[in-house]
Amino acid sequence: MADPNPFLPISQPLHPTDTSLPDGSHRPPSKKLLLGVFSGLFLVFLFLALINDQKGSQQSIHSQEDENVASLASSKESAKPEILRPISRGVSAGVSEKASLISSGSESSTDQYPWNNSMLSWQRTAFHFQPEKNWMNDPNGPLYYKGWYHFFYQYNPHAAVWGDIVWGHAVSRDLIHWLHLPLAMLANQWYDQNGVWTGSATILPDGNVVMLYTGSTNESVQVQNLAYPADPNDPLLLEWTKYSGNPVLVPPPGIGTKDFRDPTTAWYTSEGKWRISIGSKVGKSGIALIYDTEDFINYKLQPQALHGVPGTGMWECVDFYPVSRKGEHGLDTSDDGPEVKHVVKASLDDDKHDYFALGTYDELNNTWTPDNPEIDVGIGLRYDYGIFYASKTFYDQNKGRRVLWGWIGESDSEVADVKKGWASLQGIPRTVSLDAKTGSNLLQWPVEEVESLRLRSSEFDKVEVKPGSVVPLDLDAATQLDIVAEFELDKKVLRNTAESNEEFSCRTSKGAAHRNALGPFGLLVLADDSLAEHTPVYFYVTKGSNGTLKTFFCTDQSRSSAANDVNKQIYGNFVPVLEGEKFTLRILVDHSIIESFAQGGRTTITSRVYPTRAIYGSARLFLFNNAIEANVTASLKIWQMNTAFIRPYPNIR
Ligand code: DQQ
Repeated sequence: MADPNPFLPISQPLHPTDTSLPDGSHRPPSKKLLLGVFSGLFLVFLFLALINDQKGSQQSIHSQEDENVASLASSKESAKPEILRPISRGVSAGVSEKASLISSGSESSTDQYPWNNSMLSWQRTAFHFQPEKNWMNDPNGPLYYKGWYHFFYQYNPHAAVWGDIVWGHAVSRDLIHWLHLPLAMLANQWYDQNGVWTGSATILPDGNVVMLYTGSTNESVQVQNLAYPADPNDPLLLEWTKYSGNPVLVPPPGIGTKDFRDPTTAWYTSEGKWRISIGSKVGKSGIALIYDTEDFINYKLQPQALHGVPGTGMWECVDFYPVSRKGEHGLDTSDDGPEVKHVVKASLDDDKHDYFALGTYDELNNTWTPDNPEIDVGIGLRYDYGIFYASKTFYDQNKGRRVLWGWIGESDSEVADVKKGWASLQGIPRTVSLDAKTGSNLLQWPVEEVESLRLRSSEFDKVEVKPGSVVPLDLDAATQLDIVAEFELDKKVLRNTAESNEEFSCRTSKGAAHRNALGPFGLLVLADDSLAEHTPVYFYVTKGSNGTLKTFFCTDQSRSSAANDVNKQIYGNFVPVLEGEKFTLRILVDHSIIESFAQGGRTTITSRVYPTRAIYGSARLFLFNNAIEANVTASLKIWQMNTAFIRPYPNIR
């Protein structure tokens, strides 16, 4: 049951036990003073909040309608923002695009927060991949070629909304610093006139690259096309040649002309053929069709789909790849054998989430069987419980790992996107491997290269966070961070807590204000001094009737912003915490994106938040423990993160 008194006492701001500032100095004295004053004020505030929180805590998510009504009334008085709104054509074109998940629904001008330029500029990230301007969506054809990582992406060169889709292109030596290249493929043929849509690269044994992509034809039929590098000796792969006989595949009988898209990377069969999958649906069942080919020009539809799940709707951006049972190293897409499991991933057009399942692939019979049909593709596990879609992996032969890219859309209004002139990010690429300990999860972890951006660090060792308290962490800045944290719950309370039948779900809970004896506890990210704005990333532990603990990992956006034209959902899911494990957390904060990884990446949550006050120098980080009974001990190491170099490649065209 939710306790009405979240966040009771606040302690003095906590200084790091070890700061590795080069000059040995800690922080400017003015800031300490500020935090001292702040703590005093905050006690008063919290006392008031206690009284108020009878309403306040319960307000966190379910009463957002009320909050919206209040701020809606006040925004009517403020100047109405100018509405500049190119019409997005995604839905009518039959593809997903920016999901307008704003809980208040309408984007009418009266709902709009008066965003100013300084707030909007702050939202642009420092170390995530974004084009210089305009709209971006799915990752396409990632590969490593002649010393460069290539990244292609769905891009609208004309506006910050979906439309006129072509392939953007960038290269990197390390997946972090990027050089923008000219557009790789334009919508200049009848078979892709309505868009050069998502596709994948296959590297052939001789090192040559083939690219298969979906074209939306002049009549908006989805077909598959072949392209290849015009000059395979060019490490930058600047020019692409579209095969003169395109399209190489058209929708087969029984498949809708707008339900046939996003070819996978090909894998090699024991019969000496290449095999690809293409997402589709039959009725309300999502399916992954299979084709065999010897030359990437002629294809044979296989009588049996790779897999399909009733009720899951159109499968976009299917991905299919092996993971090793024996270690964290990645496998090439064609690798197979007894020490391998296979992942099927589908992006569900109906709910805009990426679901995967682990299973066994029988290449000879072309069947894939999920390990657990109850958590089959689309009805079980997700890569990420926040905003993360249309993802794609590739085998990085440079480092022997499988790398996952995911499109992170905006969750503010389209009007705000247009005002700032850009929309969408790519998540920090993640290595993906089987969780050998559970055997039933994937582990996703930011690629190691992101650690090259780490600057000075602050360490906080064994900080005791009392039930119902908030502890400010004294940092120089809090908008570009890499946070590694572990938490331990008071063992005695754990033992003595009564068992309960609590059914918990992050999504339907009252967020970080939803208390029990053991939680929630975690961090308040992108918070302002007064905590008017904050985004809790946290664990919530329940003790079941048989004494077993169940842990949930959540992100609560309900108080992330004073604006009401942004998404304020509570995200999250169950995370396995095994015997002897602490509660561990990694968070990458980069302005408007928070990427969180629990238990080494067993459960991940990405959120986009748009604070109005907790920005620039006013952003802070806090520990919190909103449990009613248990003390929590937290140890953290926090790095300030550098800005990545992401700029046009000099002197090209
Ligand atoms: N985006 C592409 C499609 C794909 C969708 C169009 C997924 O190929 O199905 O931009 O976001």
